[in-house]
Amino acid sequence: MFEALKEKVETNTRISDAEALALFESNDLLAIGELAAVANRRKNGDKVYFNVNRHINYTNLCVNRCTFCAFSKEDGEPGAYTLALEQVAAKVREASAAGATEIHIVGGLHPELPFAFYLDMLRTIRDVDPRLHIKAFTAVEIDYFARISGLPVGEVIAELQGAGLGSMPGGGAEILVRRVRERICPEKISGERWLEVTETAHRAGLKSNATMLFGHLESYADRVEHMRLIRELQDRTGGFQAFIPLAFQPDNTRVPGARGVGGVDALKTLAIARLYLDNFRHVKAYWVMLGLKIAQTALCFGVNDLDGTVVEEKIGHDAGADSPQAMSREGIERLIREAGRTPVERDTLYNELK
Ligand code: V47
Ligand code: SF4
Repeated sequence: MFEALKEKVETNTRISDAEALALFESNDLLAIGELAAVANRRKNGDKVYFNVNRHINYTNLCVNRCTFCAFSKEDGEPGAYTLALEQVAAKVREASAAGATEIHIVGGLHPELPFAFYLDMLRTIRDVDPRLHIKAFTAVEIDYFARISGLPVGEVIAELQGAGLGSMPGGGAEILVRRVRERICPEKISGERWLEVTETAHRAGLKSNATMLFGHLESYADRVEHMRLIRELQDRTGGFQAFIPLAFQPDNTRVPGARGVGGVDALKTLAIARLYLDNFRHVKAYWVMLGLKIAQTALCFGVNDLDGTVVEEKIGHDAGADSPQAMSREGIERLIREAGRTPVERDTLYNELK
């Protein structure tokens, strides 16, 4: 198998679903990693990208109750919160002073806030520092805004863009396969709808990312099907920047029988994503969920992006992630240099800054 795949990687030939599945079933992690490293080097040389950003989670109230989510709360539950716009502004001022280039915003599906709140939040951020790129709202949130406002998704996106939205993060994809979604997030929009909203956003000129939540109750075949749907959409729009496998964190969640993700599975999954998603330039190791050591090691397995400084993280840490809350620019650069690679600070759209 590896000889045939080597030839495919060298001749830039797409690998099949069956080949991706066979890679997941293989235990030859080093052979998979070596192929992925070759595929990555061809696209990105020895550069590894990161950015200086700040996450803001405006609320953890959510009308959905995804079983893998330890972040969301019901109204009145201890720990439930919603930030006032002034609190959002204060965090943005801190980020701006710390040299951030991006504000990353996601939240739960709040039961009461009107669509106008989200537009005001974007304008508030833009008023604090118009140079900051605002990467905000997953396809799940955008679909929710369409429902609460009664507007078509295209108009919701146009209004958000008018208020300062620059791009979208890749959350909410989970595993796009119906039988998995029915078990882990039955109230969430369908996989088809996630793809449709994302396609609409790409056609409106927004770039976005694609995530894959792995290590709960999905099979390898489900992972391949998920990546196939993402690869097909990327063929149609070219609007995805990075693919981000998110390692499932099990604490305080309600996924039956769930354990954490081991290092071998994490590295294998990142490497196979690099090999299968030939139409993606960037594969991101999100250190919050992987831990710093696996994220760094992933640089030898086809990964070329370590995400950002983050500053304040709730979604993974509420579910037991043992990574730090934040990374300094120097800390990320050190991880990359220790792996023998060249750190490159980027902005959200992958323009190189330094
Ligand atoms: O969609 C929720 C995931 C996502 C857990 O686009 C969990 O640059 C692990 O999408 N264990 C939101 N993951 C985060 C996200 C993201 C993060 C960083 C960068 C980008 C980007 C996007 O977090 C959700 C869900 O898939 N999630 N609970 C958990 N227990
Ligand atoms: Fe709500 Fe998102 Fe958590 Fe699901 S993953 S419960 S949609 S905050």
